[in-house]
Amino acid sequence: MTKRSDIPVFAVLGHPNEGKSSVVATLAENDAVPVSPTPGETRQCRDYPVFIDDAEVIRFVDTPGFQNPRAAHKWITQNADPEKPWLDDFIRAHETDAEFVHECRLFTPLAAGAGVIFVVDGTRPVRTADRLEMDILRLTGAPRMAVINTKDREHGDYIEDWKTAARIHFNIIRIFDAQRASFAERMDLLKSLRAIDPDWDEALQRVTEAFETDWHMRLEQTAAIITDLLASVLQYRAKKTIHDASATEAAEKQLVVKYRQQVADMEKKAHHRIKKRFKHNIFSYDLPAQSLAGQDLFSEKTLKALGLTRNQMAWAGAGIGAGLGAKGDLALAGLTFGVFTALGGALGAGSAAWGTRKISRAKIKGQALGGIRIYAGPVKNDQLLYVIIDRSLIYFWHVINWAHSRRERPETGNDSDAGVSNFLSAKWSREQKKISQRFFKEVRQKGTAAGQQAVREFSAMIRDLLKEISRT
Ligand SMILES: Nc1nc2c(ncn2[C@@H]2O[C@H](COP(=O)(O)OP(=O)(O)OP(=O)(O)O)[C@@H](O)[C@H]2O)c(=O)[nH]1
Ligand SMILES: [Mg+2]
Repeated sequence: MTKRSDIPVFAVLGHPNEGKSSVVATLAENDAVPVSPTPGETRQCRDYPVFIDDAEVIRFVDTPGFQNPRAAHKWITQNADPEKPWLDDFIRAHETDAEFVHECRLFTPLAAGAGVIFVVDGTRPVRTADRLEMDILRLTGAPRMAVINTKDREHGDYIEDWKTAARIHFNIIRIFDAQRASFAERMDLLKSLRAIDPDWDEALQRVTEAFETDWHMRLEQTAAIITDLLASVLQYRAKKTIHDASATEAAEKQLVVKYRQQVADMEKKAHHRIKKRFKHNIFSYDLPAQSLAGQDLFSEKTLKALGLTRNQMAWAGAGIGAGLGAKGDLALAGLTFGVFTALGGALGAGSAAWGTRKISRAKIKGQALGGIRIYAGPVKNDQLLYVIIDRSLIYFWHVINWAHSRRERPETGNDSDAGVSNFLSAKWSREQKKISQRFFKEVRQKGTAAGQQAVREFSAMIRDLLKEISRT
């Protein structure tokens, strides 16, 4: 038997364009693996190591598709002794043979002891060439598993035929959707790899345990990112100094704009950190248009859909007088009603009413000499906070359901927020709401000193929600 490296290495093999590179990208969580609709995209073998805490734990090798399985099968059955390793002989005999360029390349990792993940497209029928490829892999004697990639089932479903054909050559067969596999499905696949060779059982057990520990770390960190975001929003105050009381109205509008921009920016940065934690670099260039995480945070659509009705918004802003929101000048400033009222409480903080022009102008007039510090925030209205929580959960759901092999969003398909809707704040228990209220209150009163009970409780509650959302 060929000597193997200490960590498990799996070469992903198959016919051209079946989804080999997609399986590699998804399993290795690497969105830099070239995936393309053009057959023959992958021409060279390439290693994709997976690191956890800077240590390599498993390696996948992307390979070119079989080029000439018929002739290769013929050579092997005529020249190779099935009792002895023959891969090196094949490579030596065909090094300069234009007919077997791909075979020489894809046999190389096998000659070095890699296990085989054979990928087939379950939406097309089994052909003779496929049977020959599977038989070649059987003859290598390498530990091997067949993965039936479910590509686009609308185009056909030959999964049963593939199972029957693969059973002759592989003792483990898995059905796997390379572009939609969740974390749990990836883990299932890795766990079933454990059975393909007793020598790898222990190493693969360590790998799956390391993946699971890492996943829970990510959930913990995501909960911390969301908690930090809310704490920042809870404490944020947009400030501005003016020197002329007659500039108050213009400054007020600028402040509101600044407040919105800054809060939206904090949210964007937090989402970016979540995305990075899940090793996504290209994801999110376009969240589906119908996703509420893809909308502008302060758009009326967002605020309304995430549980604010116009009445609630008006009520929320009532601290400074329900009538204010309808004021013509605010509408003229390009602010939606929802935006103003979400900020209503904020604007009302401090003085009886920053937005109540009469009072504020009267006050301001008296102080105008040294410049007037005006501010918007911190937000007193919890609705905006719940909107931000919900959007983070929605964003998280899209991130974890975007396999690293996906390069673009299909025209059709269910990419709405439906999968996460049961976890949003509108569906929360009384206890969950209480935990949130305690957290908001604590941050408002004391800021974010380390080790606060209410902050820890909130973060743990969010982490548990993330666990449920990811079904882990
Ligand atoms: N819808 C869908 N498309 C998939 C899936 N897996 C692969 N594809 C698409 O199939 C095409 C080929 O995928 P690749 O992963 O590049 O296939 P490959 O086997 O590496 O191809 P070569 O390198 O050319 O041999 C790409 O356009 C993928 O987006 C899947 O699970 N679902
Ligand atoms: Mg490829």
